[in-house]
Parts: sequence; C-alpha cells; structure tokens
Amino acid sequence: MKLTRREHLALMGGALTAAAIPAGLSADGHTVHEVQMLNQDPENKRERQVFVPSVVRAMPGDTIRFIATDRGHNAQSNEDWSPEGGTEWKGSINQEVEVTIDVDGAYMYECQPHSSAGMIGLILVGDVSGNYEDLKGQRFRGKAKQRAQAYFEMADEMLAAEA
Ligand SMILES: [Cu+2]
Repeated sequence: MKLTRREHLALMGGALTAAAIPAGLSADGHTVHEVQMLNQDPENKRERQVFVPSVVRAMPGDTIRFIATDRGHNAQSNEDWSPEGGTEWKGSINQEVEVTIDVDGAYMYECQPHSSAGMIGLILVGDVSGNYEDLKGQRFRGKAKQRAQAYFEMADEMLAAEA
C-alpha cells in the first residue's frame, strides 16, 4: 500500500501522539494541569467544597482541566479576580471543562454555587506581577476570605522559590 504524503503524515502524527507525548502535556507541548472539583479535601477532611490542587503554577498556553470528580460543582473565572484582558471561562455544573490560558497573570476563580462557602482556586500564569498585588487586595467573603489568605501564602512560597 502506497500512502499519500498527507496520509503518511497523519499516521506519523498519530504515532507521535500515542508514544512520544508524556501524560500531562498537550499536543503542542504545553502542560495540562488537572484540578479536581471535590466535596471534601482527601488530605484534610474538614475542608469541604474544594478545588484540589487549590493553587496551580502554569505558563501561558497551558491548559487547566477541571474534573467533575464530585457532583454539583463548576469552575468559572471572575472578572474582578483576573488580570485585565485575562482569559475568561465558565464551566457547566457537573461537567469537565478545559481552559487554555494565554494571558499572564494571577487568576482567582470560583465554583458558582459554593464561592461563598470558600470554593475558590488560584492559578498563577507566567508573569503575575501585573495584577498579583491587586488580587491580594480584593475582598473575599466568608469562608473564601480564609481560603484566599491560605492560597496567597502558598502562592508566595511558590513564587519565592522561583526567584
Ligand atoms: Cu462547588
């Protein structure tokens, strides 16, 4: 059987996808970060309605995949908690959603039904210097206030480790 050049390339591409790209990398070489939407943190069972991991370090072009491990959650960006012109997304309840974030900055995002119950998460994309301090100064209410504080502390440590 003689393949056309296009068929040959298609086959090669398929083989490359199956064999050469490690799990966690997208086809273009960017990282795919998985975040689970959970009723309870398996590492700390007193923490309910959480994104795990709660803080993700990413680079522009990386993809975040929110996995609907437990029911009743979604993941969505919040304009007040995103860099100006930042990537926006809104997942449906109970649905896995993927977002590729191209715009540098710090993004606090939320689960719509549980935002005030503290179901928020933080993604640091590339250079966060443009809005990180502003984001830290935002108002977070109720349980989200306590979690935001904890997540900023984790983020500070991650960023300090890079310096
Ligand atoms: Cu939720």
